[in-house]
Amino acid sequence: GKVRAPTHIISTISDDRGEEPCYAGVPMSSIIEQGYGVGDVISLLWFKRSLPRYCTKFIEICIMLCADHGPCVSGAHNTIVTARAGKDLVSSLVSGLLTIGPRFGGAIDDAARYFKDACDRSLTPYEFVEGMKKKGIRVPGIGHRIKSRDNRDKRVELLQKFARSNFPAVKYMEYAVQVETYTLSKANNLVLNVDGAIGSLFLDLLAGSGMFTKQEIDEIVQIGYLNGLFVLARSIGLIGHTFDQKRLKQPLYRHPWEDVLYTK
Ligand code: Q5B
Repeated sequence: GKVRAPTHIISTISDDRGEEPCYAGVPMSSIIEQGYGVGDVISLLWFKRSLPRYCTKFIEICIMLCADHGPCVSGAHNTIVTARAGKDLVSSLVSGLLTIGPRFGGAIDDAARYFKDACDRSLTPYEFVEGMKKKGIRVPGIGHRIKSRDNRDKRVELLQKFARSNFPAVKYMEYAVQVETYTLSKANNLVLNVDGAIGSLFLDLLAGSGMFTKQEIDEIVQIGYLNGLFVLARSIGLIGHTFDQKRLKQPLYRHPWEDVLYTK
């Protein structure tokens, strides 16, 4: 019989060998003709399945809300400095993306991991937060540099509003809100932030949509898919900041001496 040489790559999400490319088995013509959106494409390429409309709409809302948060955040700052150093689009973009991590934008996966574990084990917010403190770990998804009890993050409110009206259940989000109530009793800026809102709500999406087995949910949370939402979204803004600096013909950035504390 025919002997096939062993392959060096296994791929399960897309195929470009036929007449038209397919995403998770769905031909490009169907994607266009049936009016799929970016949320559907993300569902196919990341989750390998078509998700219900409210799920893909939620994904699209996450992308829109996280696309940019002004020039002062870590990512945009790096991108702006890099663009002003005369570097190209990709260099400016990745320079900003590289700041995404546990403190900035990249706390979504850990928020999902810790909220899921604490909620599934029925820990009270007190037990959860104080337990994290004992371990010396900041609660991912809690805290913001400029947002506070009196200056709530509109993005979080919009995500919560959408989920309350469209998700079958918002158990994990309600748990995150209870955690926030407790952390706010400790300090004014320990609000549920956009990472924590997306992390907890995505758990609700995974659990409530009926599209994922328990094992699949555990794998998604363990591998860490959700920071991808922030990375993808913020790329839109970082590309915008690059073009903005180029358009404005901004010169090389040099930080002012007055803003540095020189000390021994
Ligand atoms: N404390 C975000 O800190 C920030 C605590 C906490 C327990 C916490 C901090 C944090 C977890 C990571 C996270 C996502 C670094 C944030 C984002 C996207 C963004 C960004 C933008 C956008 C802010 C003061 C005291 C200390 C700390 C305690 C702080 N956070 N305790 N759990 N989570 N959060 N990141 O204000 O006793 O004095 O030592 O790491 O979820 O990135 O817009 O900017 O769209 O671009 O710098 O929204 O919360 O406060 O570090 O001076 O801490 O609060 O232990 O206590 P801050 P610090 P003590 S959303």
